[in-house]
Amino acid sequence: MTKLINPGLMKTSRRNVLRGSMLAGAAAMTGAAAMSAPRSPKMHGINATSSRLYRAADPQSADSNAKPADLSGYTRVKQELVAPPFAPAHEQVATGGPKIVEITMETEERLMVVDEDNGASVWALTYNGSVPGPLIIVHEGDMVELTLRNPTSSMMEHNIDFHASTGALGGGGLTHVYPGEECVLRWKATKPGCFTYHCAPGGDMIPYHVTHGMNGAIMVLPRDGLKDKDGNPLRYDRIAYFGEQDYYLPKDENGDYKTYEAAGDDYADSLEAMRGLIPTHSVFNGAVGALTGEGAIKANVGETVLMVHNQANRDSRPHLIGGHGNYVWESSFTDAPLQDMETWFVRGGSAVAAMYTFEQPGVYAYVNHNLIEGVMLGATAHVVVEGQWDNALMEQVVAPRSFEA
Ligand SMILES: [Cu+2]
Repeated sequence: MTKLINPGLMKTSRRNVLRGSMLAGAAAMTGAAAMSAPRSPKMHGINATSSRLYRAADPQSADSNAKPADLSGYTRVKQELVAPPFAPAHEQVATGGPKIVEITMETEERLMVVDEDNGASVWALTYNGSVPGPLIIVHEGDMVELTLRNPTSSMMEHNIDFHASTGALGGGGLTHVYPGEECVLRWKATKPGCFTYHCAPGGDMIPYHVTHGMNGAIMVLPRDGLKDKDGNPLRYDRIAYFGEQDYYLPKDENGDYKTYEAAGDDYADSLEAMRGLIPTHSVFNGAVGALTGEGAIKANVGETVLMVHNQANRDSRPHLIGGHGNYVWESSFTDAPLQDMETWFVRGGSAVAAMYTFEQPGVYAYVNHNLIEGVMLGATAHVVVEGQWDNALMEQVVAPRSFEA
């Protein structure tokens, strides 16, 4: 079977091309034109602009004269990545010297239901099959050594841009993998904080892949762990990892969500929907209700949860209804955390961490407090907390009852 970047267009085999991301750009342009002839002049215009982006994103190779990295003093460890909203096993305070943290991610293009109620679905482009991709956790000074694999069953090339890394477009220039290829990228985590990573194959394929789920977060902890503004240690009992995903799902003339046979088939329709900049959905962890009901996050009164929120494409305003952000790192872990926040800010293309210790049992809603997005577009998760109610903090003194005017 021939694998295509876009249906009827171009084989993804590297044999057929010289430069990977130019192919993506060319495919993007040809794809849009081929699949939607009446729109082709506009698409050419768009791609003329974005071609500058993919030219800048041409695959690079490391300078052969560069000195080999000195890896003495590093210990190798493997990190087993897990699906969101969970976090991989890790130390909050690093023990021993710096490490080379080996991780493996496989790209997976899979059909996912976005909203069971109205049949909205997407051929999601993912790292390890989930939206968002898995949370990676290392310490400042560690090396991340990623093996990125693109299975032969894929339709598209993929790569990865780590905002936490330095050089080569965040690694994007060194990691273009075609179906059947793998690569290994090693980079040093020099900036402590939470950071987005995302696919960026070139041209319009960049927002196409990112808005199809191909993004996630890495947390680079200070070696001695998180601290408050006075330098006192801050520790958490668990992590809740929220990936907020804006989707732009094409609809037919009746207003019903369109369905497609294979990944990439929605390319021209999606680009048109994306151009309006109004998402049809903004959801946590891939689908409406993914983190409510059965999928709700569990905690106990007295437990401290670190909420890591990734949004690779769009601003967001997380709010924990019924609780607070006791400590919020909107920027870097080198900055003192903001304290006692009601709502905090995620700049599109970044990840933030917020810490809260639960004081009352019950259901807390973690929402994007643009409430149109939180309620109508899907950006709501639940944290179900068990424990003893504290009347000193809140009490229903009189239950709702009728009264005499
Ligand atoms: Cu991709």
